[in-house]
This record gives sequence, structure tokens and C-alpha cells, in this order.
Amino acid sequence: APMHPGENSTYAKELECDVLIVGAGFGGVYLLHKLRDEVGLNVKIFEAANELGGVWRWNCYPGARVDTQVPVYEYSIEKVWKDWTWTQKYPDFNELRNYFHHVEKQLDIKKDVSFNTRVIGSQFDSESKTWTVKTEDGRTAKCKYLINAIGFAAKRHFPDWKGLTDFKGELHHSSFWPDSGVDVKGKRVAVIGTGSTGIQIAQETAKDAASVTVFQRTPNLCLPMRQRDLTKEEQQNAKAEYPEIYRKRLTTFAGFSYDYIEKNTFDDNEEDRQKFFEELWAEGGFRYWLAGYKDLLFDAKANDQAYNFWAKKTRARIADPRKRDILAPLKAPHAWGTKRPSLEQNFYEMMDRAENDVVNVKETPITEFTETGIVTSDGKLREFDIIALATGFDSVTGGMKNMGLKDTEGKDLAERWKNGTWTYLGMTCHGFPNMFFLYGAQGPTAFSNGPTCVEVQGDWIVDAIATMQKTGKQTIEATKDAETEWHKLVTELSDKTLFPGTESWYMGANIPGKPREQLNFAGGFPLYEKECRNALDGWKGFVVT
Ligand code: N01
Repeated sequence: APMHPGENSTYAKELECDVLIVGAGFGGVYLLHKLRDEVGLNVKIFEAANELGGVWRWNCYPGARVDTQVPVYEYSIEKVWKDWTWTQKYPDFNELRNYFHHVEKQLDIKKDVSFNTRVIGSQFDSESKTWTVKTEDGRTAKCKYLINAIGFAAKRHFPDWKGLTDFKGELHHSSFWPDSGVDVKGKRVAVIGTGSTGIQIAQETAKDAASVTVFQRTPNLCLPMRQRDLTKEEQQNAKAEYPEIYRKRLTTFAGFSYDYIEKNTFDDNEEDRQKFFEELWAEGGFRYWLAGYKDLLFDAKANDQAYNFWAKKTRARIADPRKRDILAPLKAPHAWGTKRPSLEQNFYEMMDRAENDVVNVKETPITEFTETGIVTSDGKLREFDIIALATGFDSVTGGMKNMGLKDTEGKDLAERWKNGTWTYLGMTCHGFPNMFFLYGAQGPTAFSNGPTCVEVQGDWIVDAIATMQKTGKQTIEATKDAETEWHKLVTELSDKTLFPGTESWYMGANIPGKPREQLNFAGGFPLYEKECRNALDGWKGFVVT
């Protein structure tokens, strides 16, 4: 039977509220707090998992940790940050789960959350001006506003491999790893996929496993994490600067505490350029990606310089020449930084060890699974005890297309988005009055620090709803023209960059048959905020009644 860690009326068969939020991760929790505690509305959350935390509730695969340093990766809410300290610069999922317990203590969220509650259908009735939301276990909710805060990774991706279910050992998708863990000690482990997830699983399991074999289709151009422990004292001493950090992160391209420098790659001579790359490298983290020359993601020749430096540094860490050429080829497999680089700790040294291996599945794709292992196109069978599928997600759009969201005429969003994605401001859709979403399609999402993104978008949604309420309005709906214009802007911004030239989930390229288009807003936070704030002024692009 489903377990409900919360309690009270939220479990009634029929629920009525002003705002129903789907998802209790960073986004949903923020919105509930603001709309309930500051605007004074009756707000509830439906959450499919049994705890707060969203992606951090689902992801407990070995090595799962965040690639953004704290305190940038947390809420700017003073009541939350004031008494909270971390043990590491890049905390793991356990610590992030504890953070959500702290959030609960400070903000009292759970009393308004219905856990183990999966939404399977929603439609707005233009007459009564209410949404009806249905859940998998047969309950309904009626609300004036519906907000989808389901994140960009709500739908897992299982490639269509022959024999996948024949494997007799343990096989788990990264985002559905057993909460009790998997004992890899002395076991032969396969990791399929080298996204952020695959790198972390491989690096962590290699500590105990007999062997780790990584199936790589595209090399991950990883950056050194330079993890370090944090003391309580240094964090307490730094708290005076937090408001400034949180103000600053709204002004940077990706919502971090640093930004690109006002210089292009070839403004510096070779010697100064190498020196600058060395500095970024020594600092570790995403600086090499997000705090370098401002033409990194725009100019192919500039990008080559970044790749070459990366390859020089990384190749020097791998002694085995075959592995070196697969993991860090001399020639760039794609423009550096147009796929998400992982932060690694000792990934390359670990892969270099004799017991571990990398299989280049671009050359020899996986053809089938057997009871004992994985066969590649060269006919070779490799046997394993445990297989980790780190094959990612139908990212950004997959979740919203998979929750039975119907427009006013009864057409599913999946149908409307079949050949391309249409939103206004990456937060609303034509045909879906009084519906908002965040951290999804055509917002800063994948090009941003999550907490920054949900606060920027969350504040906008809160302001939109509060204004509607104050002025006695009943409905808000984006116009079709506004969607067309937004689509054009999202495309134009992306076309100026190197992103469209790379096969990545940013472009929808990881899912067979998915339309190829930019799924994220590539203009940075300052421009994004300006566009959104303009729209609030006189409801530009909306019909409000
Ligand atoms: O998923 P991914 P993820 N045959 O889609 C491969 C965030 N995140 O779970 O690159 C063979 O990135 C696929 O290959 P290719 C972060 O934003 C953050 O790792 O398409 N291989 C790829 O290597 C991240 O970007 C954190 O050629 C196949 C891998 O599977 C996002 O979540 C940690 C295949 C999928 O990588 C998603 O990351 C984890 C096939 N048929 C995640 N199909 C931190 O902050 C797919 N692949 C640390």
C-alpha cells in the first residue's frame, strides 16, 4: 500500500485548493513556500516519491553528488541558509537529503504535500475556470492554478536493447537505484553511459568492485572537481557575504557566482592564454566552462584552444595509449562545453588501472544483452555481475509530455509538442490557461544552476499569480503569437552558439526520433529576466480575463 509520510486533508479523495504544484523538489518546495507563506494562498503539492528533494530523492546511485559548489547550490532564503552548514564543497545525495530535512524544519512544507501521488491527467475547464487533476491511485484535485515543477529529468531513458530483461545479474537505471544500495565489493560492474551520472558511478564503484567496464559512446570532457572539506567555522564566517552571493548569481550567464571574462580567446597571446587556462584549471569545478573567455561557446577556433588544453591535461593522466585515445582523443569529438562536462575526482587514473576498461560503443555498438552480460557488434561477450544503466533521460520535455496534460480542447501536450516544443517564456503554454511550469523547456534550465533558475522563474510565477489575485483576474493564457516569437528567440540565441552542431540532450539528440531543436534558453539570466519582467508589464503576450 502507498505510504504517506505527510498527513491530513491532502489525502482526501477530492481535494480543492488555489494552487496545485506537481513535484516537491527545489522548484516545488520554493513555490509552495512563497505562494502559501507570502501570498497567502491555499497551496498543495502532489509528489510521486515519498519524501521532499526531487532529483535528490530519486538519485542515490553510488557517487551521486552535485557538481555546483555550495553555497551557490542552495536556496537564497535566509531562514534556510542561516543555520545550515555542509561538510563538503560539493555535497553528496545524503547530505542534500539532510538539507531537505532542514528545509522542512524551517519552512514546514510537508503538511501540504501528498506523497506517493503520481499525476496522470490534467485538464482546464474554461467554464468553471478550474483545473481537474487526476492521480494514479484514483484521486482528483480541483484548483485554479496548476504548476508543473517536475524537473528536466522526470522520464528515464532505457535504450531499446535486445535481451535487456534476460540479464540474470543485477541491473539498475541510475535514477532508480535501490535505496538500500548495491554491494559491488568484488563484483564485475558495467556502466553504460558517460554522462555526469556514468562518470560518478564508475569512479565510485571502482573503489570496491573487482572491475569496472565503461561503455562509452561519446567521451565526457571532464573537469577536475577539486573537492574539499568545509569547516563549520569558515562557513559561519562567510555568511555575511551570502546575500551578496545570491544577488550576484542573478547577474551571471548561468546563475553561478562567476561569469565569462570580458575578453575573447585570441585577445591574449599564446603564453597568456595558457596561463589563464592553467589558473581556471587549478581552481577546478565549472570555472573552465563558465568563467573563461567569452567566445568559448561561440567561436569554433577559440573552442579548439580550450579543447587542446583540456586534451593535453587529460591525456597526461592516462598511460594506456588505447584507453587514452578513447577517453581523451587528440581531435575534439565535439566543441568543448557543448555537452555537459562532468566534474571528476580520479576518473582517469581509475580508468587507467588494468582491471578497469573502456569500450568504445561508437565503433562497436551494443547489440544485445544475454543472461550473463553484454554483446557488442564485434561479437564479443563481456560478462558482469552488475550493470548500471546511466543512459540518461528523455530530458527537458519528456516529463511534461508524459503526465496526461490536456489543452482546453482535450489534445495532449505530447501531441502538440510532437514536432517541436512551444512555450512562452519557458513557463507557460498556449492552450493551457492558468498553467505554469519551471526548470523545463525553453527556460535557462540546463544552462543554469538549478536553485538560481527555480528562484528566478518561481518569483516570476509568484508575481504573476499575486497580480492576478490582486486585480481580481480569473484566467491567464499565452497567445499563439507569443509562443511563436519565443520559439524564434530561443532558436536565434542558440544558433549564434556552437550548441546546435553537437549531438546532445540539450538539442534533443539523445532520444531516437525526438525533434532536433534547442530545448534551453541560451541567452543567460540577465536577458531572460528582462524578457520575463517585460511580459509582466501589461501582460505582454498573454490574454488575461
Ligand atoms: O544522462 P546523460 P546523465 N548506447 O544523458 C549514453 C544532470 N546530472 O544521467 O553522449 C550507448 O547526460 C549517452 O551517450 P551520448 C546533468 O545536467 C547532474 O548522465 O549520447 N550509450 C551518455 O553518455 C546531466 O547532464 C549531476 O553519446 C548511450 C549517457 O548514456 C543530466 O543530469 C549528476 C545510449 C547519458 O548521459 C543527465 O545526466 C548526474 C545508447 N543507446 C546528472 N543512449 C551532478 O550535478 C544513451 N547513451 C553531478
